Amino acid sequence: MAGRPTFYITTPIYYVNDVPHIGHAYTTLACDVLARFKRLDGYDVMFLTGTDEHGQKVAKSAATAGKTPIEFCDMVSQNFRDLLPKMNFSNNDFIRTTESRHHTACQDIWNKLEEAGFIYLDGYSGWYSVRDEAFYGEDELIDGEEGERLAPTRAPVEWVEEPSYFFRLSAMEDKLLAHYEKYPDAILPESRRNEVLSFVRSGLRDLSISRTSFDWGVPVPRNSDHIMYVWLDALTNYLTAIGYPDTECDSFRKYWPADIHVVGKDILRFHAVYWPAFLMAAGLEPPKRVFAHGWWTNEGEKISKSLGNIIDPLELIKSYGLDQVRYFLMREVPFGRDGDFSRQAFVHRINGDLANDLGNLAQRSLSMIAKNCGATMPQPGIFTDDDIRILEAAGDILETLRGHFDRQTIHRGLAKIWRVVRDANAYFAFQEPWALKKTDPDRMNTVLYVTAEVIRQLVILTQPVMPDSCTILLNQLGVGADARDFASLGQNGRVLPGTPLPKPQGVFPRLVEEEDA
Ligand code: ME8
Repeated sequence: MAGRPTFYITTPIYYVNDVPHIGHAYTTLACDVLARFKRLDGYDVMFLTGTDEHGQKVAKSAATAGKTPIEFCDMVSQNFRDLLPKMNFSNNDFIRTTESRHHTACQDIWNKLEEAGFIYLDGYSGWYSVRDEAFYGEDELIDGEEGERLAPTRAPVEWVEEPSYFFRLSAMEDKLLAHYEKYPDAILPESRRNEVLSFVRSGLRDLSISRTSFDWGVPVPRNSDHIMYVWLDALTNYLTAIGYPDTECDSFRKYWPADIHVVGKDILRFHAVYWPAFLMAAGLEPPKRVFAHGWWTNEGEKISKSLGNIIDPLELIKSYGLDQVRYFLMREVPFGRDGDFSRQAFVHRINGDLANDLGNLAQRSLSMIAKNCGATMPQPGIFTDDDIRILEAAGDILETLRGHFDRQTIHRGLAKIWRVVRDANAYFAFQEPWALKKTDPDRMNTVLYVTAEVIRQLVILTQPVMPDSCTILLNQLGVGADARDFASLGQNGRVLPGTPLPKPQGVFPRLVEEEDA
């Protein structure tokens, strides 16, 4: 029998020079939502996140903190791990680049590149940005306000002259272009793909892949004066976690090539150009997709430690609730575009979509069942056209949702679910079950049954985004723990007349607008 289809999804591994903020939480959240969706849809999922602990930036941060690099990494990496349960992230592994399994994988990939003739020793003299951990050509630099040279990201650059190994990136140009041509969805959204294409078409320079002026990294095999460039080291994590260099092991065979690396737009080039080039040169398949999402600002301002406007996800959760934060981040901004975080938009979105739309629908119908149907799921009579229409609308969502999630247009998937939430509210209001209570109690039972069944479907589909709230709602609907995956959406999973239901409780309280508070 063929095994379940597999799905391997990764976040970037985050630098341990920073405390985790909303930007990091956002990427991991998107991956969590996509991973949960695939699990509910029957896939064997591997969802990886972790921390990037080598390189000059981390070494400098450790020195500033008066700690050894590893002491510093242990401490900051822990902050990232602490965030996982608090955000309800369902990652299967957490990788740290300072682990020995990763050391082995890095050295192996180096050997493969060297054996294939893609590495040569030379000297690097040029610009380097420690903040970006990136080499820049003279032609890429811009002038700062005081005439200083800056990276295109506005990060400071320094002049570096040192012996260095190089990777023959220039030799990979045609192969990369052929790859993008053959797999038009290998880079999404499309605007990002175009950016990458024009970068590669403009000509690729060989890439410096070792450093000698500090030693916080993985030593180059057979020449430990050099440590591997932190990006070659970091990207390799995606292989390490599934068992590389053992390419015959079960997990590697199951999960490679990765289905998707989700990253921010800032690190697109590393993932969509350097990474597939390294892999193809080493004789490995490139990932099937790199999706680069946009950038969050805070009330219109770039988020940065120096501006002191970092949004702490834990503080947001404390103020608004975990699922509210998860829903807002996934629904408010089209996935792929830049977005601005504002408290007003947050309150507006949560009160509209959660408190008013889904929350109200569940609360009103379940309270009526509790009061008028002896707290058990009512027995429906014959369905009218209106009943069938709303049941079918709910039944049709999954196919559309799969299409959206397969292209990572998560916001559009949610918009689709919420159209049916609103239709269900309109159905409920139009049928007036409260009036039927006296005139036609059997019809009231049917309307309440249909509404409960539609809510069941909507809530099963919403689980990837709001797992805790959906669990509470499914408990309130009397849905068994083994009947909550997408395979249970059909007729067989329908809410069962006669099922005793617990006392309903509100799940999405209204938030108070700041000016009203
Ligand atoms: O680049 N808006 O790590 P990093 C949206 N270690 N996303 C944001 C964000 C914001 N304002 N700020 C950060 C690195 N992010 C490397 C990666 S992977 C092999 C190595 C998210 O700690 C976004 O995903 O600087 C971005 O790409 C990532 O954090 C950068 O994290």
